[in-house]
Amino acid sequence: MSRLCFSERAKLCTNPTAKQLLHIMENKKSNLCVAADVLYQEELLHLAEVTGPSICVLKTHIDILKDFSPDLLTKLQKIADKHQFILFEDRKFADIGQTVKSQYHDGIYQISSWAHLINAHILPGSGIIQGLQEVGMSRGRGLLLVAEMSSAGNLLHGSYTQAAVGMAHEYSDFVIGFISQRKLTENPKFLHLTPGVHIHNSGDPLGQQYNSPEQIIGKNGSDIIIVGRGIVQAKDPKAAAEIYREAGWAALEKSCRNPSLLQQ
Ligand code: 5IU
Repeated sequence: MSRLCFSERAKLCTNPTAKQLLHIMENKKSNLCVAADVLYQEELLHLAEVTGPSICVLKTHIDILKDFSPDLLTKLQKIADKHQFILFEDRKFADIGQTVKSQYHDGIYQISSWAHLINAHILPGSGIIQGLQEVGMSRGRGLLLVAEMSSAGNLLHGSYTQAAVGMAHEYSDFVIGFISQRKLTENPKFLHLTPGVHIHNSGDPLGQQYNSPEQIIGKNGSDIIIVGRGIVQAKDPKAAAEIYREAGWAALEKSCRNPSLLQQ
């Protein structure tokens, strides 16, 4: 498998978030995204602080917090600036363009004001991308299309996945890649982020299916591993994040003909 170094890929991107993310990955030698699925602000900030040096992306589900208050967002942004990582709100928008615009910009979470990256299902058709783009493009934000899922029995495959790839190419200034289980296109502009990664477990009782970093990065050709409970529920999340960062990066280096190209 051949891979371009991240700074070369960054040159191909017009989207500021894609460029920033690729530079962060190269500088920090990290292709790790932590899925910070926690219920309290303090836990979220602590997790961001301790895993910050090891990650390139912090993924949130801001609406699961029991004690959300807007000042959290300023604090989170400060930690992201300090440790240099991207904030990704895993909102999985899925409505018509007009509605997702408000869901993205308004309400109590005002996602467009702080999340560099969001994602969307393509079920509604390309109007969803146009709506999100109207809000996010001028702010330099990026969008990932959910092209595949990790859960057992999901319906995202075949022509559906291919349609996501087609839409990404059509809106490639705003769409910076995919949530998928593997590399879907050879176009180096696009990033592939993959959830369902665990070093010890093979799944959970609710249909989650796990693969190893080696499988996802080395064999499936994805770029970034998304790890939740493997880090969040570890005895020492900071140490666990470093273990996953090393495993993810090692798999990336191994999959390159010339690993030195990953960093220049
Ligand atoms: N997530 C998945 N699978 C998917 C998609 C998103 O697990 O196909 I799209 C999210 C859900 C959770 C995180 O926030 O990624 C994975 O967490 P665990 O590593 O704890 O399973």
